[in-house]
Amino acid sequence: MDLTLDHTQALIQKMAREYATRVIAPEASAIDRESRFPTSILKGLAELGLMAVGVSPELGGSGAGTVAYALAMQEVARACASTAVTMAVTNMVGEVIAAFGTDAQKARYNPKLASGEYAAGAFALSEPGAGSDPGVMATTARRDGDAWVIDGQKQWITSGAHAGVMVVWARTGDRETFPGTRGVSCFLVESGTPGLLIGKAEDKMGIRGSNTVSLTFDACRVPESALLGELHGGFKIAMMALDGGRIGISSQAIGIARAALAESVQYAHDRKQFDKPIASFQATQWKLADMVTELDAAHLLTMRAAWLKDNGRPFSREASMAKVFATEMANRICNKAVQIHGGYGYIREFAAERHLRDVRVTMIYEGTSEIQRIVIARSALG
Ligand code: COS
Repeated sequence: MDLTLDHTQALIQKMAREYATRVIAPEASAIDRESRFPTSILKGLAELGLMAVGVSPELGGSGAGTVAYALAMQEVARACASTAVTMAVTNMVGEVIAAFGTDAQKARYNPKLASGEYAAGAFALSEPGAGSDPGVMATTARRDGDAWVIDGQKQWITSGAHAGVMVVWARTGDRETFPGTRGVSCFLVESGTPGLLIGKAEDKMGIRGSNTVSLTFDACRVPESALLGELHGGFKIAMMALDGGRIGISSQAIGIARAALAESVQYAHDRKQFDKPIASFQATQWKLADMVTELDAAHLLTMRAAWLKDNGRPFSREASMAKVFATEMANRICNKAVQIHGGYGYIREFAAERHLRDVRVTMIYEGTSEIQRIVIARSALG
């Protein structure tokens, strides 16, 4: 693996950093405090091509690949984790449609997701009773003439109230004929479709500027053409999308951790106790040394997974390794950042408090740490 960035990757990273520093970072604290969905910021990201980094230019995307996407995600997350997760899911939705959609589906949805005409895309897999084990989903889709009728409930859906299009999984085959994860299909559902009801926004611990809702499908009728990929072949689409999504969440965690580290370094220089900056104490230095080292390790794991994906190699295990390590290290780093800030780390005036709340969910969504370990262990055991 060559770690040298090519021209496009370096350009995307620079552009994302510039936009994140100039536009996003100054708003991040207010976005969190007001639980404000960052509509205009997302539009700006779309104008820079960052809502469809891996999607080809013919479909409106940047066509810059996964390494570029991971680097951009780190920059955005460093400024605002809420904006970053909204960007991550929209990129993932665009990639799924580009990979599995018909020409008509791609032409209808990819340009709108990429350009910001749709504020976001949503990925509706989880349900109240089906989180880590999505194969047991209860949502169904049945044929009725030339349409599909979807019934059921989805939960923890990022951007559900703002998405122009959602990728929705539903059971299309009965359990006897299609046991386990078979008999699940994937549909594209547009916002405003009759029978699609948006629940109230969850009152979350962190990433408060992102929108998380439940969705109810009550005899929600979609055309035959809404089926994405093969009938009964939806579970694999979900797994493949999540493999890529996990690189996005690793990158989000790295971005949050970078912000926490930078603020800790600044604070350690500024804060004096016992007549000296606390940076001069080994107790602080050792924390910072571990933070820097772990961050680098997480970055390398994430870059490797992204590079494998860009080069058409298997990357499922590597994406899980990157996610479990990056998200757990980011939680450790944000916790240490609060410790370095002392009492100031526990109040809203300093960003360390927000980072610790924001980073917690990275060990949960797009597959918990426990799920990543299942994927890694299965691979290790052959
Ligand atoms: N890529 C392609 N196909 C995959 C795959 C992957 N990464 N992982 C599994 N599959 C395929 C398998 O090959 C199998 O295919 P066959 O039916 O043809 O044999 C099928 O999918 C079922 O796989 P498996 O038996 O491994 O499914 P399990 O029910 O044991 O689930 C885990 C595997 C636990 C890895 C999966 O359920 C998972 O990732 N859960 C977490 C879900 C998640 O991340 N939720 C968050 C939602 S978004 S916030």
